[in-house]
Amino acid sequence: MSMIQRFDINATGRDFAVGDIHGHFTKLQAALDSIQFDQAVDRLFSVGDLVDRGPESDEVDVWLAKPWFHAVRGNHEQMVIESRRFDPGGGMRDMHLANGGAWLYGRSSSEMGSFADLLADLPLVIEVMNPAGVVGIVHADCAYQSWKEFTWALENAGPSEVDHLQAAAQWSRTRITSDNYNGVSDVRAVMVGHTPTRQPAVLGNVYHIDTGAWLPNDRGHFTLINLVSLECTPPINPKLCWDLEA
Ligand SMILES: [Mn+2]
Repeated sequence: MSMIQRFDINATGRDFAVGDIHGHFTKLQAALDSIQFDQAVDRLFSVGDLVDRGPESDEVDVWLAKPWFHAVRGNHEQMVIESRRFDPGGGMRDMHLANGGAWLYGRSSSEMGSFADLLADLPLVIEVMNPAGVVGIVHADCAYQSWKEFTWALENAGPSEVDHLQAAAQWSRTRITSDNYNGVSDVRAVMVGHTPTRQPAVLGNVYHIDTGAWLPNDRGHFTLINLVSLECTPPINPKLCWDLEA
């Protein structure tokens, strides 16, 4: 398990990020088709939460095998990883079941272990280089004001500080619920998901792109953001505020 995975400039195609997928890969493919995503040269970076809630969580292995698809570890991946830590009191399993994890628990223990191993290999953070600068990708938030300090600490700080950073990276909603527009320094932009909004919420240079494609009754949709132009598909409507979902 590595903390940070770094990608060089994509010299031949486009790079996009997408918000939480939660087992809706068919719907994701339709969104990719709508932008003529070219699997031969384009790359797609997921902010994590690939599994749970939706109907196709068990296709996560097929998607992670695609050479153009990359993801960080969200809190739902973390719940799958921790599901095999058997806790007689229920613990993580009960929480996971209450949060859309039922698809996992009807399986054999070896299948469950394979999914856990696969997701444990995902990095906590991705950095994508492009001609305009580095874009950082993390599921929920960067707990430091500086991206450089954040990534340095993930690779060098002591275990308790790393635990704190990981918990915030996978679970925190503090930035968006406190309307913190300060942004993160030493990085061009940061892509996060985890907190669904009606349209992308841009807080300083932190892009909240989980527009709830996984929500019931087709309430939400996938947003794809181009990592060079930082333009969203569908585009942000400047006349509407972003509003937290649910
Ligand atoms: Mn999440």
